[in-house]
Formats: sequence, C-alpha cells, structure tokens
Amino acid sequence: MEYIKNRFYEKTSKCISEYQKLRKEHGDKVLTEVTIGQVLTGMKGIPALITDTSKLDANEGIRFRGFSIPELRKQLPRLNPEGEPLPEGLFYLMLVGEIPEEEDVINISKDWATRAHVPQHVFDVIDAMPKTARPMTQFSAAIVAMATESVFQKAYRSGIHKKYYWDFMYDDVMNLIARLPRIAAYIYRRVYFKDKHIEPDPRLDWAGNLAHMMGHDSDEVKRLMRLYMMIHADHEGGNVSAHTTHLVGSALSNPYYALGAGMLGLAGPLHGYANQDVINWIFEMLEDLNTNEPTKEQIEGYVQRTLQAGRVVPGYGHAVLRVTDPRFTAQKEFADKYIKEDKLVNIVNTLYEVVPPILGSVGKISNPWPNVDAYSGALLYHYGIKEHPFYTVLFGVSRSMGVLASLIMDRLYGLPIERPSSYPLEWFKEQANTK
Ligand code: AMX
Repeated sequence: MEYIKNRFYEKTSKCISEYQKLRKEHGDKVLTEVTIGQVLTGMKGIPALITDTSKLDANEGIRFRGFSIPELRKQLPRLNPEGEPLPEGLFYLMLVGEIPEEEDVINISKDWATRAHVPQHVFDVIDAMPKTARPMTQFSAAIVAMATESVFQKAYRSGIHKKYYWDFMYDDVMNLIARLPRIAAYIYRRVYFKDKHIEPDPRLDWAGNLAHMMGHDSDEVKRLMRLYMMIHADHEGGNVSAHTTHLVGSALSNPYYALGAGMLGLAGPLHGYANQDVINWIFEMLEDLNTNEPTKEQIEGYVQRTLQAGRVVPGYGHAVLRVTDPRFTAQKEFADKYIKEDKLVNIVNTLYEVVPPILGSVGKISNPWPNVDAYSGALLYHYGIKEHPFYTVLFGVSRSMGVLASLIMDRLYGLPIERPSSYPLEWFKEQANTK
C-alpha cells in the first residue's frame, strides 16, 4: 500500500518549507507571556508543541484535523450503515489531513493485516513475566522488546540523510500499530484465559480483529471496539502519553522506545489508568454500601467520603476541558441506543447527575465534568470484557494511532531535540519578587 505513504507525502510535504520559513523568518515573534502559575501547575496553556493530528478546545472538546467526534461518526467510512466508523479511517485523516474514501480505509486494514506478524521473542518477553504483572507492564515491555524490528533504527545506523527519516519512521509506525492488537489480545488471553490464545483473522478490520483475538467475537463487541478505538486515539499533543512519545522521539529514539515510554505515562492513575480506576472505585463503593443498586443519596455520600479521604473521583475533571467530554457523550449515546438495562451503566448515569455539583462546590476543581474514562469501563463490562485491570491496554492500542501519526510528522518537519529550561525554586522566588 505504498500509495498511502505517497499520498501522505504529497499532501503534507509543503509543511516542511512552511515550518522552515516560520523558524527562519518569524523565530523572534512573541506568542504569549508565561506566568509563574503556569509553570507551577503543570505548564498548562503554554503553546509549546506542534501537533497537527488534533486540537482540543476547552469548551468544545477534541477535533481531529478540524472534525468533531459527532461529525466523524457520520462522515468516516464504516462497514455497514448501522455500525461505527473504522478507526483506520481516523488514522488516515490524522495522517493525510482529509476524510478518506472507503477504499483507502479498506486498504489500511489490509496493509495492517499484512504487517501484523509479532516476532516470537516478544511473546517470550511477555511469558517471562509473572501473570500478576500489571497488563500495562507487560504491554509496554512487549512494545520495547519489539524495537529489534525497527527499520528507522537500522536506517539511522546505516547513515541515511535526515530528510528521509520520516520515510523509515512511517514503516515502523505502520508495523507497530498493526501488531498492537495481537500483543494486547495475547496479554488478555494469557492473564485471564489460561494462555488459550486465538489466532488473528486477517480478513477482519483492525478493531474487529482485536475483539476476535480477545475471544469476544460478536458484532456488538466489534462495534463497541471500533467506537472505543476511535474516540481514544488522540487528544492533541500536550497530554502525558502524547507528549512523552513526542519527547522521547525527539532524541531520535525509535518509535518502539517512544511509544513504550508514552504507554508508561498512560498507565498513570491521573491519565489513562483512570478508565480502569473508575470501575475499581465503583466496585469499592458497592462493597462499602453493601448494595448493587445504590440510591442517589448513597452515591452522594460516597463521593463526599472519597474527597474527604484526600482521593480523586476518577473519570471526572480535566487539565484542559471545561465541559462534559464529547467522548463521554459519544459513549453515553451508544449506551442509550444499544443498552436497555444495565446496573453499572445506570450507576455511571447517576454519577453524571451527582458528581459535577459536588466537585463544583469544592471550589478549587477547575472542571467538575466527566472525561472519557467515566463511561468506557461500564460499556466494556456490559459487553463481557469484565477484566478491568486490562482496560488501559485497550486505551493504549487506540492512543498509538494519534501519537505515532504525530511522530511521522515530527520527523517530516525535522523537529529538533526538545530541551526546555529548568530553574531551582529559589529562581522562581526571585522572579516573584522582581517588579
Ligand atoms: N476529584 C477530586 N479532586 C480533583 C478532581 C477529581 N476528579 N479533579 C481535580 N481535582 C483536584 C486536584 O487534585 C487539585 O487538587 P490540589 O490542588 O489539592 O492538588 C485541584 O482539584 C485542582 O486541579 P485541576 O486544576 O482541576 O486539575 P489538574 O489539571 O491538576 O488535573 C486531572 C486534571 C484529570 C488529573 C484531575 O481532574 C483528576 O485527577 N481527575 C481524576 C482522574 C482522572 O479521571 N483522570 C483522567 C483524565 C483523562 C485522561 O487523561 N484519560
């Protein structure tokens, strides 16, 4: 499928000269002031990164190359009119910058299917770990172990010119994304199904094949998996998994290293791990309340107790968003349409009524509204994927598409190594006291 690579280059190569012109002719232009507050609260709001694949608006949510999630759910190609779009189409959009034709999406599916072979030593690395090792530990170790396959690394060692880096990066990225469903499903079957593995079916699409290899072969689960893989794919460049992948890649580390590092960031409870933490927290609540159907008042009381204990309410709040996450809304619409009665989904819906006013009343919380993680676990659980310690791996498979599409762009632009400055606390105190 060389034509997709060619089309990417054809559509985006003009950005190389635009980037160089900006750097040369407008390098002195002041963008914004940076406050001490921004530095001390996680560099929020500082325009410090170039990311073309998606942009997050605080009051609207994510847009992928200008398209919102509702727009994409209507416009991206799907396998049948009732289904969800194929994530392959979103990858094409993020990479090439335009909505693909159905044929392009089918071709990416086929391309990934031909690249999906995972070398045996990667499975050996996974098998060497205890089954009690967290699924994200196994997942990131497997990704790093697969760096033996990096064509970019080999090309770099052989001395290729830097203007061709993106080309080798492209092949690494396509191979890597193609192989992640197999690795994820292998870990899932190893940990929860006594190593009874299921071979890939190359006729299936990328997300459908993941559901199949996990042992969830129904059309319903495949539909959910396509939605899940689409909405978790990218959230502009500053979030921990995207920024880490970009930062490590800026040292010209191969994409396996860069993604492995990004996945370790995704595994943190304030980031991607929140999607499994939501279900953990709900089960803790049910145990504490000794019921499977808590009342609104009981839930309110538990939320208050969580805050009093100095813990966060997982699935709520966001570093950038100031409204209900449209990824939450997409999942809620999916549940409203397809799920008639489910206790966990009902609890998640009640939490949506209960949590925002409580968090809003705390005073210091910038965003009391739900994020993507508030809903995803309940949907997976409903469709029989009940092993919640595994959920962040699914998030990681999806997130690979956005962060790795960006990594190809990074090498196309020829972005340099990233190296911001740091100062001791004393320096900030001095700045605070200067007029
Ligand atoms: N429950 C309790 N307290 C919360 C909270 C929540 N859901 N969200 C924010 N706060 C607290 C913060 O911990 C912080 O407390 P502190 O001043 O005592 O340290 C204070 O409110 C101010 O934080 P903020 O400016 O509103 O948010 P932030 O940018 O520092 O953090 C986030 C954002 C997402 C980490 C935070 O909202 C949070 O911890 N949420 C719960 C975990 C979660 O759902 N994470 C997933 C995010 C989406 C994703 O990446 N997948």
